[in-house]
Amino acid sequence: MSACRDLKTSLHRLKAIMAAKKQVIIDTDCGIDDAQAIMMALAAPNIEIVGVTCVFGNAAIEHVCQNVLRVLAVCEREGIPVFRGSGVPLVGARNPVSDHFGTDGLGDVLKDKDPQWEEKIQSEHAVNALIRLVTANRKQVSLVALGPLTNLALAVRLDPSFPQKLKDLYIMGGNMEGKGNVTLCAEFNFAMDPESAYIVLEEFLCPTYLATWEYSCRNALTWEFFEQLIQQDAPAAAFMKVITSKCRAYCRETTSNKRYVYFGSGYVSYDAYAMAACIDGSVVTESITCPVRVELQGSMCRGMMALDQTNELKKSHSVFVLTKCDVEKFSQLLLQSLRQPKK
Ligand SMILES: [Ca+2]
Repeated sequence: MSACRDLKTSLHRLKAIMAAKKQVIIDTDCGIDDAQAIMMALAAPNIEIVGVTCVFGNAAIEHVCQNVLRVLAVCEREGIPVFRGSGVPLVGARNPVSDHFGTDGLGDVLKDKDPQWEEKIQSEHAVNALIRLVTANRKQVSLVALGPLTNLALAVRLDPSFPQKLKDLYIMGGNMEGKGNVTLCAEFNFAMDPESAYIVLEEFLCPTYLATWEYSCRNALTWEFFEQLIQQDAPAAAFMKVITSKCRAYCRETTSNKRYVYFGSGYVSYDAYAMAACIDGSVVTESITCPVRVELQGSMCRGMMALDQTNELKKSHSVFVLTKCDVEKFSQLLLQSLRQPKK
């Protein structure tokens, strides 16, 4: 009887712990900074990742799926379901981008391909999975979007009530000062699929937090911190060291790229800023609350996000555009994220 009672007590405690956890779905185009952000969520004791949905972006969708599986394997968390989503934007073809993340999104340094990877991806499409998981857990799920917003736009087209069933939405994307990183005025994730970014910012009326390109760059860390981060004695740190081995020199030394020109040097893990805001709201110390809209026209501004601080657009819904970050807290989340798997 006593053993039975102990078991019941343990189960009760386990249920209480699970109930206290924040349920999160990560929508990702898994490049290097996505890998960092996913590991941050995996390491956070208050987060339960209920699924990872993949979208094209930093790499083709096939690479993105494999990259997510790799990250989960490094952290020994393969039980988390991974779903394949959109491989192209709503309008037009995918514009293949090969930047410092390489063509495979993780720096083009990993050779050991898993021939069985497709069997490890769920058969359900990512958009259907988003709708199913969020409907089953109404107002419980935080969605963290780290790539082009195509899956989210499709979800609201299939189920118009999808946004109101979310607890909240965290996006890495857009810009607040008209400074672009792939075009003159547009940030990468929004530039890859401006129509989807437009739809999401017009139709997702849940609490929405935006970690823009400028927010990430203005809260950059030092390269000395980055060295400390990847020199930690754990498989996740070793993995990050390997996937950044080719691009480190580029990121540190290139003084002609737009980030350097606008903001100077420093280590910026873009997607991790959105994830950190979801994990611990106190990481964000200042934000602007206002309506926003994505520009769809023009040869220079297509994909740019405009902030409407004077209510010109007469929109009823405002979002939180993050402006200042508690860099010390953020640094601690990063350090913790690479101390995995937990022993
Ligand atoms: Ca990303």
